[in-house]
Amino acid sequence: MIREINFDGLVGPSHNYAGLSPGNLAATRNAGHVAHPRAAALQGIAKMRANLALGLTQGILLPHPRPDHRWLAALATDYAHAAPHLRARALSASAMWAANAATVSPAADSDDARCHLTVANLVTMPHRSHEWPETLAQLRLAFAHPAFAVHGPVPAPFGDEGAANHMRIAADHAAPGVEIFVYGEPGGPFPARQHREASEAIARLHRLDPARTFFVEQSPAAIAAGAFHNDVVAVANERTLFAHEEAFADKATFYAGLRAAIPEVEIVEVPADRVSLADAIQSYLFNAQLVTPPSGEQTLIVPGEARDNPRVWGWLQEHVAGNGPIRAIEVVDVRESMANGGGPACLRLRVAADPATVDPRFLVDSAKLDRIAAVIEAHWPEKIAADAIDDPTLIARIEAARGVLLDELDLGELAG
Ligand code: SUG
Repeated sequence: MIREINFDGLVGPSHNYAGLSPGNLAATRNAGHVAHPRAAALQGIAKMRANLALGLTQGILLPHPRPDHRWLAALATDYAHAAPHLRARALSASAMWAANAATVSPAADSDDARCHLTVANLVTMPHRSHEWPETLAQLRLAFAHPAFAVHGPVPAPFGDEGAANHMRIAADHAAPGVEIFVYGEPGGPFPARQHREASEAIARLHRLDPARTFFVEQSPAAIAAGAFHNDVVAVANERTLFAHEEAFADKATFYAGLRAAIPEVEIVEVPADRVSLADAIQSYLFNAQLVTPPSGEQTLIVPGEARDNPRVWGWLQEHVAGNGPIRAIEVVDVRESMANGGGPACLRLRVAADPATVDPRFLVDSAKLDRIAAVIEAHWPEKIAADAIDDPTLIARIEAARGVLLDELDLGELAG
């Protein structure tokens, strides 16, 4: 049976704050702070447990080998000799943000009735540009069943950041849907990471119906305010589109087209005079998981930062008390990831598919999460200070930790 599976990126043992993403205000602000990889990874596990408790199907993607020696070798250097900026970019644990792993079109939307996944090239940020080969290896293992078609990256220079700039509206996860690709135009103070050409290429690769595919420009004001991905200002689930009033460059045309294509769509817009763009970005209100548990009560899973912001929390309470489509709010603590600009929605990749067609090594239940948590407790560094990334003992520990996890999950073939 087709259902939505959330694949969370496990937070890797090299999680640190190097301030590598201009335009991502949290990451820039926290550059040089002490990171806590063990706590970060356990926060991710607790979020997955909360998803399981809601009755959702949960999967995982694995941390990448870090430092990325292959990338450094391609740059004709190695970790010991690389310039500091390359060293930090080789060590980043940024693959944890699985929403940037790939763009996914469920089988119901494709004219060959397969679920298509295109790995994101992430070319805009150097520290993320070398994620795709490992991500692709994992996707090819997890989705080896003929129900899936896994594609390599769109070629540079067309920037693609995956599902973070992609939404889908459908009567339910198994029904044919309307797919929405959100792109940015260059010219603002920060890079526009998703290019329209990349989104158009993905729509063709995924064999989507052009009449049910939208290419929508993100508002330049949102990017300038720190919404470096669309999923910082909008999220969709089944019939519901939940968005900030200032998320899109031309919302009137977009909303009219969407209503014509799928009349059952419910657009929940948060007005800027209740929650400013700055509040939305600081609290990550929209970087929430909007999910439909088996109870049918559409639930918004928000980070603790959304509860701490009185204007955001006030709006949410009012919505839930009223007649809106979001019926319940769950709060999760992912503050270590949040400090690098990654909320609950960044940490997961949604795939609507039959779980029986997914390699079971990439699916988790509570017992498997216990085993993963035990590996994290024993092997993930407790903390990483900015200057510690030069320490060979720390690097050896980071590399060994991933090895133990792969063995535990019987995924030794990813050891490379
Ligand atoms: O690409 N942060 C990530 C956060 C990604 C969030 N994902 C979504 N919105 N879907 C990024 O900016 C910071 C790493 C550092 O600076 O060390 C970082 O890569």
